[in-house]
Amino acid sequence: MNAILSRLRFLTAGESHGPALVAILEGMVAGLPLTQEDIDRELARRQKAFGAGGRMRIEKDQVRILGGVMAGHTTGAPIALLLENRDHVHWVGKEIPPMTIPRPGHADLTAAVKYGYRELRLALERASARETAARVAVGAVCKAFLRRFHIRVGSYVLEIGGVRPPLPSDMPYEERFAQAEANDLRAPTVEGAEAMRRRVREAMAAKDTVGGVYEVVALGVPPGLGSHVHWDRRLTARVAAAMLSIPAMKGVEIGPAFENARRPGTQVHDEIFLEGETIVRRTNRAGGIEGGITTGMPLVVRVAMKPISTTLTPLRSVDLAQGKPARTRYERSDINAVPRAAVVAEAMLAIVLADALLEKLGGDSMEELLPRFRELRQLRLGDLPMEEGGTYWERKK
Ligand code: EPS
Repeated sequence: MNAILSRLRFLTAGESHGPALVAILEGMVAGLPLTQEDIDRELARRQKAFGAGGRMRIEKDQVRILGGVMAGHTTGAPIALLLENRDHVHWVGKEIPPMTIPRPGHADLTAAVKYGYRELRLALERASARETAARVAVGAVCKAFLRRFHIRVGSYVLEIGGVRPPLPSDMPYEERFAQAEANDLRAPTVEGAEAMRRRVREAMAAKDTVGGVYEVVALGVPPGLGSHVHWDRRLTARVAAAMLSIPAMKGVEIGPAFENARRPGTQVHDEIFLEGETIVRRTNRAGGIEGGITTGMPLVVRVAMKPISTTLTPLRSVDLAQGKPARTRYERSDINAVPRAAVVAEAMLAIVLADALLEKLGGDSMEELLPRFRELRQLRLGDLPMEEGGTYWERKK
């Protein structure tokens, strides 16, 4: 994970039904105003979805900030965050038979091969998407940081279980975010939410689960974050890795990448225009990144999530204890977690962008960073003076 971050580091620990989840974020600068509410608000957003399982009625995630924040501001020290699992008390001392039939699609079998588990719950406990609550807490700190620079990260769901309601291409992102916030499918339109709700109901009736596609968008990103000079500094790669690090995410596009792949270049690349002294783009098919560097246009990331792998309808598997074919047993789970995954992806994008911005600005405190941000090179002719002659290998300066 930390391979894609250069200024920030973060770790999470904790099991799904253990006492708590913990996270440490290291590298955040001093002087950032940060409250528990900043984090709790994001945690609550992650918990909301039509088609969420019974566990979400038990948990009401609230963070305890254990380090790195004093008098409502970050100090530059590691930020330690604790999230208790309310469900833990129900599991302590409870007699639970060993789980020996791996669920297709989950980490049950692959983790048993890797770690030699003799009971598959040891895999489940850490592979569970419960862990993403800790990432959302870390992401909330990064969002608070980005907000100081007027950078905003939001999301909305495009498609659930193959149902893709129409979305007007000229609908502003801010409006999509606001609409998505107002329904439990994170749909950017009211009609879209109803169509997706019907699809989730169908899946419930069919004792099945659904996946989907959502978009995470960052607005106000300055041009010049990331780099073209080396593979592991390209922002494209860092964003994609961050998205695919979320359990159940199986595909990522920057902008409409697969659609672009089918079109000729003249219909894909965003032409460059001059308006007064400013260089502008009228389209954003690049999704906000060119050459691994932000263009200054909205950063648009599209993510595909597979259906939840714990299904009420049994799937064929093998009982590893008995050495015989068997059907999976149902464990409580979500039917539809796409709207919740979008919030986790927002957190991961915020972490990557906060890191890229810190890398660009340097410095150790908000006081140092804010004036540097205002000095960043912009898309203006005056910021981009060009040479007039000579050969560039030999030119003196
Ligand atoms: C999950 C199964 C469910 C989800 C869980 C992820 O938990 P349980 O097994 O306790 O019913 O609720 O997600 C969370 C607890 C969460 O906070 O997101 C799984 O198997 O991945």
